[in-house]
Amino acid sequence: LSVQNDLPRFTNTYMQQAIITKFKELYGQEPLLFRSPGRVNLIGEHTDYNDGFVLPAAIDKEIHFAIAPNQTETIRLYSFDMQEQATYSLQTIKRTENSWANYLLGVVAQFQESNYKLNGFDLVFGGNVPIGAGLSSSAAVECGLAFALNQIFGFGLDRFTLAKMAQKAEHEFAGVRCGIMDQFASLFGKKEHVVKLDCRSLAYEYFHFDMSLYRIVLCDTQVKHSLASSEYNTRRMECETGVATLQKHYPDITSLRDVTISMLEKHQPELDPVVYRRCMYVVQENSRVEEACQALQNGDLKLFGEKMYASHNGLQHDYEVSCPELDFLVEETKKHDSVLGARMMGGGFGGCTINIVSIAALDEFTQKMSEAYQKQYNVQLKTYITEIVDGSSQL
Ligand code: GAF
Repeated sequence: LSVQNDLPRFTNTYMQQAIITKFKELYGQEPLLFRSPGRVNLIGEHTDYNDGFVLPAAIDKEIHFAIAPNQTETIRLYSFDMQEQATYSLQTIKRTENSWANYLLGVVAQFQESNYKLNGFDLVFGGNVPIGAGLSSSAAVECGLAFALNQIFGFGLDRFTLAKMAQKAEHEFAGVRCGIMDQFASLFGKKEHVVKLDCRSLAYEYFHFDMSLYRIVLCDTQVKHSLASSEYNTRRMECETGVATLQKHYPDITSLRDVTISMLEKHQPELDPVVYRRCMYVVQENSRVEEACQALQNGDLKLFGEKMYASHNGLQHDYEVSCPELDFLVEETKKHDSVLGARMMGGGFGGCTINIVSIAALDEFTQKMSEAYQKQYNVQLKTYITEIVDGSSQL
């Protein structure tokens, strides 16, 4: 547990050395080394599984993998963060009670289902992505292993295919019907850029994110969210229910991506009030992503920040995936002129807020936010000042 609590303060270089050392100690051979980042999402929340738009970036909180084939039919896994080992036969890969191993086994199963012949391998993995903080540690693990297996066994799969396999692993072995955003961000991240993804066509566009005056700062509530046991899958169903009702009038629509505000307003009486609010949030959030990207292109970061606040408002009141701690932190930023925008990030119900903060005021911001959080909840706030980095790679 102490290792887990300390994770975010370990540097990437420290983690790489630590897992190489552990690998040699356990398996007595030289590994290959891979890395796979966590992500932030600037705007476009709960839109990915509605075929909508998202604007994530890969960050310098990463999972590292030391890996090598072992010429057997067995996979030997070691989690540096949990300090636990587990061994599985390739003949009988299935979901287990071991939660961390499931993210890896899920990926192995995807290769097998797609008829890519895997041989046995040894693995040590670990990193500094805080777990359960909404930074996609699970996608980083899934994408990193998919990327590494593709390399060491020479399958030649492209990053889209790997992202989809990692997403399916999450569906089938972690039980969360997530969209494609997290896996895409981990594999397609680009240094100093955010990436706008159309989750329907998978067309994507990078936007330079000017870090000369501002930083992306994360404030970690330390309220642990559990996507599977939380309302994530329920939200997805509520959106599908809304689409099914509207399809009676508009047979051509297939998702909320195709729905407009006026369509929703016209058919409001037929929609359950909760479903109506969920759908309205998603439709508005999709427009906000477009508007925010336009603002970025015009260099209007102030407007970009306003869109972030509006996104939080929708997530809090209409989509109802926030929590008091997240709302408190977002509200508190309004006392700081140095903050352009803030909102909850990821699935919700805990985890981090994302804040765009002036570099000149970073210390003051983190200090004042920590004091306020301490006073309100008697909890020491964790803050992470992030850099935007490249997606999964071999080191
Ligand atoms: C989680 C999911 F994994 C993503 O696919 C996305 O839906 C996000 O919640 C909400 O935007 O991170």
